[in-house]
Amino acid sequence: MDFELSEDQMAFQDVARTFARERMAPEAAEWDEHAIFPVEALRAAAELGFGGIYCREDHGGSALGRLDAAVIFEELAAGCVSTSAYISIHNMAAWMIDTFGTEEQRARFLPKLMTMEHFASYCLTEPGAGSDAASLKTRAVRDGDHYVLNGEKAFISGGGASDVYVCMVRTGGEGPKGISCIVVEKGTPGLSFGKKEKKMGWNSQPTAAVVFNDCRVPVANRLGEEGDGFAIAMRGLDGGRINIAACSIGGARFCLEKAVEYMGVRKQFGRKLAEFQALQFRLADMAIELDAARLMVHRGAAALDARHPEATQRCAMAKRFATDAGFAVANEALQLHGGYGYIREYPIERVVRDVRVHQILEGTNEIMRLIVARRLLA
Ligand code: FAD
Ligand code: 2MC
Repeated sequence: MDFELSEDQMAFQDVARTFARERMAPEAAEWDEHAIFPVEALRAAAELGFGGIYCREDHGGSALGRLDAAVIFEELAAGCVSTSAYISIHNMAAWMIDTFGTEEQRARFLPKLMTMEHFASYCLTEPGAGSDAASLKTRAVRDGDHYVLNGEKAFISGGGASDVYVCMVRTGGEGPKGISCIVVEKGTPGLSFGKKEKKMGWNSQPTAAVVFNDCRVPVANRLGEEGDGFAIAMRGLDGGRINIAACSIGGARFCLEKAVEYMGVRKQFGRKLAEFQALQFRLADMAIELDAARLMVHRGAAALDARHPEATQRCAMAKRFATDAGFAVANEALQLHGGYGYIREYPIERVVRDVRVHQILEGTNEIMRLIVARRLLA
């Protein structure tokens, strides 16, 4: 067991940290305020290899592992949580095509996804099927060489902006075994989008419904066999949950650093805040929580890399712990800034708003407990 990063990992950690500091942090407030999807910055991130971090190299992926990705996402999120989280979703969708696609599908979709000339979305949730994802109702009915899709996906990150939609749809009977995974391209007749949702955070990426109205998609766009879709979706999410957890840690670490700086200059009662032991202990607890979270996230990521049989459990545990810890630490940093923490001029409140949703999406933290509890009781 080695708790230190390798030289290679430290090298791309440094690349991600520099990119986050120079290309993301200075603009993050603007992207949030005006809900800007930062296409140029995303493509610049892809130039560094972050468009397909754990996709194979033959179509332009970086062929790194999940632990490597967790290190990268923590650094990126210290610059902008919301944008990094979108990069994570794009990576998850691209990895599904890389892993479950045929050679023809990989060659068709991956090159443009790796450079982020094309953006990808992951479509599982529906208005009536959130936590109970296997109850989804969007239908795909076979008609010759095509499927005809009807139904609606809710809350899709990148909805309307993305070019490639990796969609879980029903081709068979009820339950998980009736679900298939189909890639739908923007511009396909019958594909449309709902309004851009107004959100508490995650404002640098659009969220919208994805609607299928007699949408004809070639059978050649199906990943895997009919009925494989739910397992493919869950495999994608195992890794997505680790990335999102790493994004929570990155955002919270940024807030902790800001709180340390602030307490070194802000004076009350004739002393710097950093001199009050009660507040020093709170900083210590924040650092301890984040360290514990990082260890769990790295263990979950390493389990995915090793295809460990407990990988899903470890990812669920890490996602529950790190996204709760990330929110608590960011919120505590806000408290330590007093009234200034609540003001937009300071970056803390944005991070609090951004990391809050990580307790809800990619499986709520209640669902993470359900996954862990089922295993305990099995
Ligand atoms: P529900 O499932 O209705 O849950 C409501 C509450 O009940 C929650 O607290 C939940 O934890 C709890 N609950 C439900 N079942 C149980 C149970 N069995 N035991 C205990 N508690 C339970 N989805 C996508 O597919 N792709 C995306 O790109 C995407 N992006 C998103 C972006 C944003 C900003 C948001 C807010 C959501 C996004 N989602 C996306 C959807 C997200 O994954 C769902 O919101 C989430 O899975 C929860 O589903 P729900 O909202 O329907 O809540
Ligand atoms: N890897 C591989 N296969 C898996 C798997 C995993 N991680 N998890 C489940 N499966 C398989 C499982 O083995 C079973 O197959 P089999 O019968 O052959 O053994 C099949 O899938 C059904 O599994 P369950 O019986 O556990 O299915 P259930 O309906 O009880 O639901 C649950 C499982 C609750 C874990 C799942 O519905 C879930 O994860 N819900 C949360 C939904 C979610 O995370 N949404 C996120 C949307 S994306 C998002 O928010 C973004 C921002 C992108």
